[in-house]
Amino acid sequence: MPILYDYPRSRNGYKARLVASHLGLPLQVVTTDLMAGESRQADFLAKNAAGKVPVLELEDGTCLPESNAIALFLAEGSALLPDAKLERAQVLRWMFFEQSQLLPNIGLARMLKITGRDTQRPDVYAQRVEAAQDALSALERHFAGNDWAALGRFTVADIVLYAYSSVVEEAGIDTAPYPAFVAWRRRVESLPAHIPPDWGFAA
Ligand SMILES: N[C@@H](CCC(=O)N[C@@H](CS)C(=O)NCC(=O)O)C(=O)O
Repeated sequence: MPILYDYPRSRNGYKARLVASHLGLPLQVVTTDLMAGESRQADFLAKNAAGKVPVLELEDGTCLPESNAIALFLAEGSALLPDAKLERAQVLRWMFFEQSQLLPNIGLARMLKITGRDTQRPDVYAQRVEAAQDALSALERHFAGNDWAALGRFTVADIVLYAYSSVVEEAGIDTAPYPAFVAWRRRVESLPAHIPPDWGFAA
């Protein structure tokens, strides 16, 4: 069974676990303790030179880092990821948006907030919140006219967008200005195979 090296607070590994749940794929989740520096130790750096979770380790020992690469790999050949060139590009479009505009801004603002460093570095925090709000406004405009990220149906693009969308409030950002975005989040959460963020970790 493939192993997912992951950390409970990270929402990047959540993407892989969501794809696995939606497709009924087996996955063993192994905790890499980021707070203890485990992702920067030699054995982990051999799996991912970037020293970050998530990493998917296949049965033959091949290691695949980067959450969206893992999500694409797991979704390949399923209804979550179309084959047709333009349809696939429309899915990828939102996955690139997630990596460039959503994850870095919501992720860092949330990290500063939950570690109490938002008040120590108010300038950095404010910058990230502003950029996150800009990304959320883009999502709001999109979801005001679309139920799903791409192709009018649930795809792997919704899964990767959802991961950091689910922690906007933890970043200290009010979602009141984004009602269509909040409605889309609820649509994702109401799917039968949806799982909570701690799913797969040993109790
Ligand atoms: N672009 C990467 C980002 C991965 C990432 O930033 N992982 C964080 C946790 S969310 C991490 O492992 N940080 C530990 C570190 O940098 O030492 C992805 O999408 O997988």
